[in-house]
Amino acid sequence: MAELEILGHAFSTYVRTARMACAMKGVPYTLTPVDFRSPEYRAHQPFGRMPALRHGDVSLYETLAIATYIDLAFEGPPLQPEGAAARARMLQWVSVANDYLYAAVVRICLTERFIKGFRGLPPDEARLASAVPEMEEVIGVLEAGLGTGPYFCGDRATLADAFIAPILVYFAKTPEGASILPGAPKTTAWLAAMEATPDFGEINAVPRAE
Ligand SMILES: N[C@@H](CCC(=O)N[C@@H](CS)C(=O)NCC(=O)O)C(=O)O
Repeated sequence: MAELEILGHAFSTYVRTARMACAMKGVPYTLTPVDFRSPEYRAHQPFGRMPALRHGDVSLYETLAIATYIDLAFEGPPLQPEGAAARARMLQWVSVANDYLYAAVVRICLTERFIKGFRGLPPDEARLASAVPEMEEVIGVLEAGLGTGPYFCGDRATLADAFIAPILVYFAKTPEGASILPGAPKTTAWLAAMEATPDFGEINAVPRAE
């Protein structure tokens, strides 16, 4: 069978989501680093974002599409719940990750704390401080949403968890995460449970530079 290839950088939250979907499903893959600004890469992802997927004749972009393909095209534990309400609930959490969590944590906190550091720039502490209420709000929503857990959609990890975990595991390594997350014990326990999923540590290690 054709090899599954994920194109993108190891640091990218969405690349890590796609890799987690492969690992949770038990699907072998190759991670291919790319110059995501190059015209060659835009043939795979016309917006120049990461990741993209190649698998034989199949070429995809957008992480939810990629993760859904990984779930449906291969044998292995299902990564999406059955039933209308449960499936929609999972998509609700994916959307929360893509929108509110990404805006507060990735675009501000991880950009200031990691990406600027990769570029040799200091973090903008004022920007970080003014975004703390936004970070607290979204973590509060995750905490309330975990309910009886242990995962976002019940007793099995789904794509919802694979979208949220890569963001929170890096957030936990920032001063803002270290201050906010202890006030969210269910989220902290969920993150510990996610750390036990296949290859989690390897996939979510922080690279030295991109
Ligand atoms: N909607 C896209 C978003 C992908 C995305 O924004 N990826 C980030 C990395 S986590 C990226 O490529 N950033 C590069 C840039 O913004 O120039 C998806 O779901 O795949």
